[in-house]
Amino acid sequence: MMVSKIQLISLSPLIALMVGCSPSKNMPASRDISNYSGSARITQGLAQSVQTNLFECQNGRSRVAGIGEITDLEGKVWTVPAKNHFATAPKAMDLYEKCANMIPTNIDDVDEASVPVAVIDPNGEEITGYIFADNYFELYINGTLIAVDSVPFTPFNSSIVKFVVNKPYTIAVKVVDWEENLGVGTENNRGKTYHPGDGGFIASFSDGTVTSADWQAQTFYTAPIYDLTCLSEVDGQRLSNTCTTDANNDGQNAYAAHWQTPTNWMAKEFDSTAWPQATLYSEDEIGVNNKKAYMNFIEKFSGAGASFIWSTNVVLDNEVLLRYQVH
Ligand SMILES: [Ca+2]
Ligand SMILES: [Ca+2]
Ligand SMILES: [Ca+2]
Repeated sequence: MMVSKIQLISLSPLIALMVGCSPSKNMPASRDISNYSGSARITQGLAQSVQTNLFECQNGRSRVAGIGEITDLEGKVWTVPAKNHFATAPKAMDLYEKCANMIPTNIDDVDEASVPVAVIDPNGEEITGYIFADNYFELYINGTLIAVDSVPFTPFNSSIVKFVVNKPYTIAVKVVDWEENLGVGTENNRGKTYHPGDGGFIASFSDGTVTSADWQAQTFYTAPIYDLTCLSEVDGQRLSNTCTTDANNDGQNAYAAHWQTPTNWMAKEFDSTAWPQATLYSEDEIGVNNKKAYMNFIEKFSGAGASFIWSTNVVLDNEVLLRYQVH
C-alpha cells in the first residue's frame, strides 16, 4: 500500500494506528552513512540486475536466482548475493533435486558408484561427502574447486561429491543465502515483500569429518540493515546480533555491508587464524523438518554427527566463507 505523508496527516489517529503508525521505520531517507564506523563498505538500496536467472526448474517451481551489481559511495562495485562459479563449474551430483525429478526416499536408492571423482592426490584416499546448503555452496579441497550446488536458490536440494586426497587436507566452502531483492538481502516470503530469509550448511564426509564448531566461518555480506549503528566488530567477528530481522513491505532502501573476499581464501596455505569459529544451529532453527532433500538422508547429516553451521547471524549474513583443516 502506498501512503504519502500528506495522506497520513489527513488520516484519523485510529486509522494511523491501524496502518502501523511508523511508515519510515524501514526507509532510510538518504545515502547517509556518517553514523557507520566499521570496516565494511556500505551500499544502499536495490542492485542492478546483471543476470536475470541462473536456474530454470524443469519439473516444478523455483525462486528466481538472479545476480546483481551495486556501487558503494566510494565507487566500488559489488556483486550480489555473491560472486560465484555457477555458470562454469562442475555441478555436484544430486542426492535429491525435485526439478530434475531426482527424488530418492533414502540413501540406498542413490547410485553412489556413479558420482564423479575429483582427484587431488592420485595416491590419496577416496572420500565421499554429503552436503545440504540453504541455499548454495561452492566446495574447494586444497584450493581446487570440486563442485558447486546444482540449485542456487530453491527448491531445496542436497548433493553428493567424491574426491581423492591425502591428509592433512583443507576444506573451504563459499555458502550463500540467496536473495530475490538483489542488494538488500530479502525475498518475498510469508506475506512480506522484504523477508530476510536464512542460511545454513551441513555436511559429513566418509573419513569421519563433519561440520562442527571447529570449522571457521567469516561473513562477507550482511543485509538487510535498517540502522547502521547495529553493526559491530569484536575479535574478528562481524556482528549484527542487535540488528532487526523483522520482515516488512518497504525494505527497498535497506543498507548492506560488504567485505572484500581475499583472493586466495580457499587455498590450503591461506591463514584464516583470525576468522571466527562457526556458530552452530539446530535443525529446528534452520527449519529442515519439512525438507525431503535433508530428511531423506538425515543419517548422513545429523545422524552422522554433523551440525548446521553458519556465521553468527544465520538470517542477515548472506555470504559466508567456511574453512576446516582435516588432520
Ligand atoms: Ca541449493
Ligand atoms: Ca535461504
Ligand atoms: Ca538472509
